[in-house]
Amino acid sequence: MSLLHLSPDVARALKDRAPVVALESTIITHGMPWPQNLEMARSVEAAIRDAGATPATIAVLEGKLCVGLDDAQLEQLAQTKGAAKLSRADMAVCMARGGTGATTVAATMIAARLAGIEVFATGGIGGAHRGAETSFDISADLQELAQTPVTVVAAGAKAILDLPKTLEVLETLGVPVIAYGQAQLPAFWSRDAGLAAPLRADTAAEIARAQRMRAALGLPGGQLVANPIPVEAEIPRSEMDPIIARAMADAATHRITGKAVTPYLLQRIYELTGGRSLEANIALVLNNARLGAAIARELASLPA
Ligand code: PSU
Ligand code: MN
Repeated sequence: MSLLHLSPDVARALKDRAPVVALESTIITHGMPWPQNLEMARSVEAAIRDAGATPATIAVLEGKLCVGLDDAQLEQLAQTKGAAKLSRADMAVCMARGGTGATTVAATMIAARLAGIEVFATGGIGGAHRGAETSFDISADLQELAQTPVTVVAAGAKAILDLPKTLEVLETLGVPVIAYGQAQLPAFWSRDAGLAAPLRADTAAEIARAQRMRAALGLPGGQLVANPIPVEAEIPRSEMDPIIARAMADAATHRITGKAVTPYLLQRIYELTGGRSLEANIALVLNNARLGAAIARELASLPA
């Protein structure tokens, strides 16, 4: 049984050892509203191609683990209401049933590793939620970074999470958290979380070499690259903080829990910012896609 369904251009790029960048699909189904989600998915793929790499959007479609979607598949997924949100725990069950679902960061990393893709670009990762000390809500994305060898380019973690706790968990798990081009940890919509990043890199080449060094040392797991949102798209923290507080209060009022928390907050913040959070989100994903492509190109130029 062949587990992976590679699109023709992804299959070709992998065979040629050409640069490939994996992309998740939960950001399409649960992270952004229609039709901006489809526009984002298309422009991110175009940005990766313009930067000299092949994009590979990953999703489970009717039981098939697809690596690289064609435009019709992308559009269908973007319009699917109520698609499953798949992480490490539920991907296999969905596939065994012939179901359809979008992959989170954790599930996308699993699929990327199986396909032999070393770099993955997204918007934000999951982390330790505020109140994790009582809710135990810590995303499976963090464990995945500890065990699956894929470099994930994100814009830091959102302030809907508890960022100091998220950094502590990542340190415990031995995951390198590398800010790109600055000393401070970026915080998704804002360039500065008010926290120093554990590590810093200023070039894609450094990040690629560090990944190979990690493998040479026999260390499992990947790297988290935290790439600050472009200056012109940033929403300052002082503006976001009250909006996030309000969205979180609404989530508590409506007793939103478990995997519904992140999508609920994203939608609420979109409403409360009058759509501005979405514009910023799209700008930072594009920026991450370009850095992901640069890292993939560097990796392709190093000996395997
Ligand atoms: N952060 C975002 N947008 C997203 C997500 C996170 O800014 O769409 C998605 C990603 O797929 C991530 C998942 O892997 O949410 C984390 O969900 P949870 O917190 O339930 O693990
Ligand atoms: Mn969670």
